[in-house]
Amino acid sequence: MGVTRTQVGIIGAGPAGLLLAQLLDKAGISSVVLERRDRAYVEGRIRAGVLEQGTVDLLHQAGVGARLDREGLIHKGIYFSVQDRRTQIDLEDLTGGKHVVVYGQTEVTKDLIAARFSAGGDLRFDCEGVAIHDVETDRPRLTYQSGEERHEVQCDFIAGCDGFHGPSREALPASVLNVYERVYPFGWLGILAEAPPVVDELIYSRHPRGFALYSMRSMSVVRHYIQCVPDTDLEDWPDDRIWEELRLRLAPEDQHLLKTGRVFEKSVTPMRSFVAEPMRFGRLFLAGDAAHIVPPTGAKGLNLAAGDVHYLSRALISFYANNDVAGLDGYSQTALARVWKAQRFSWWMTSMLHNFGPSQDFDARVCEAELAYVLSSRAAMTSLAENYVGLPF
Ligand code: RFL
Ligand code: PHB
Repeated sequence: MGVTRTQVGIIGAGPAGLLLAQLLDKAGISSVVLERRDRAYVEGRIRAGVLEQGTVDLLHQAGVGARLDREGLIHKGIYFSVQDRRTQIDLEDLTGGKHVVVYGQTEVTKDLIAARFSAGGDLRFDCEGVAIHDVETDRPRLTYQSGEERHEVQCDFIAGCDGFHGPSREALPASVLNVYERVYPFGWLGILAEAPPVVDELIYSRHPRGFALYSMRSMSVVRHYIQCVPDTDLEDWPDDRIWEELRLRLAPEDQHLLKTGRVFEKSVTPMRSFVAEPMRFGRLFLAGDAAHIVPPTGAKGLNLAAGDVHYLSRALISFYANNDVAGLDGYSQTALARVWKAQRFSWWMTSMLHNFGPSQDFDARVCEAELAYVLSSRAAMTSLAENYVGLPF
């Protein structure tokens, strides 16, 4: 058995785990990151694209801001397309100068992995059967298998950054864990395609045929989504059908914005809202998707993971610097307060922009009224903009 001793054992090399390891390293705190998948898989997983300023600042603190500054696309506003009319929500004007940055999660992950390795960090891929032990003592441990060999990591604290399907959340006893969940009756069919974006900001479209989102990753790659049934079979959606459906869900005057190109990724994402409380048990701390999921309509998932990591890294740094446990004791409550606000916003955006089906006619009319109100009231638009650019940490 290979035994390693470290200060913080981190499960998962997604954005949460990698960013935490990197921020701790900058403060002289050691960590070991254990990841189930291989490096190519982790670096290739296509997901989020919109970064709040707070996330961008944190990536700078972590020393991975250079390529983001060069290649990230600053978006000063977003568009809503409703009933054949496109309205701009001017984020910068409404929030006193704040904006978001479009930069793929794949790129964030690649930058963080490269930074971990160049700092000599202990980041291990292909760890099978990671198991959590003794979190109610002050000597918690992680064990796992790598090929034929068994390993143990002894640490002071464990950070569960292992996403929605990881083992960390399950380590909380049922008597302690509270789960809040809403599953939506639709998903998103997303594509990545080799085509230049023709518009400079994202378009969120509410349409009787269902929601559509015009997004992008760079000046040569577009990212688009359409609302679909949750059990959509991709076989039923050849590329031509997707382009046509996207076109139909944009306002007629905007249909020329859709430039087709080779589709190189296609997937269906189910939509749910989910929160697990508390985010701490003994010396185990949950962060990111391990503790909460939002529907992607508000672009909040990755940004929430970054928020958790901000609080957790500060709490750990304060503990090691001053033996101060206040941050660790308050972590769950502090993180959850922000999580629930983003849950509210993501649920609200989702409810307002999607088609819930013919049996929901009353709700549909209320959503139309809500959108009409939002798009005609500076006060309502300001609230939307303030949440979209991200509430402060
Ligand atoms: P991740 O990224 O899921 O990483 C968890 C890591 O843990 C590993 N793991 C394990 N490792 C060891 N042992 C085990 N037993 C393990 N089990 C799992 C996994 O392999 C993985 O590497 O969670 P993290 O770090 O909390 O990050 C969360 C974000 O990835 C997620 O919230 C966002 O992608 C959500 N999201 C978006 N967020 C935004 O902020 N803006 C967006 O525009 C946005 N768009 C999206 C999204 C998510 C989407 N999908 C596919 C869910 C668009 C989509 C379509
Ligand atoms: C994306 O580009 O993947 C994206 C953008 C905005 C969202 C969700 C996803 O709200």
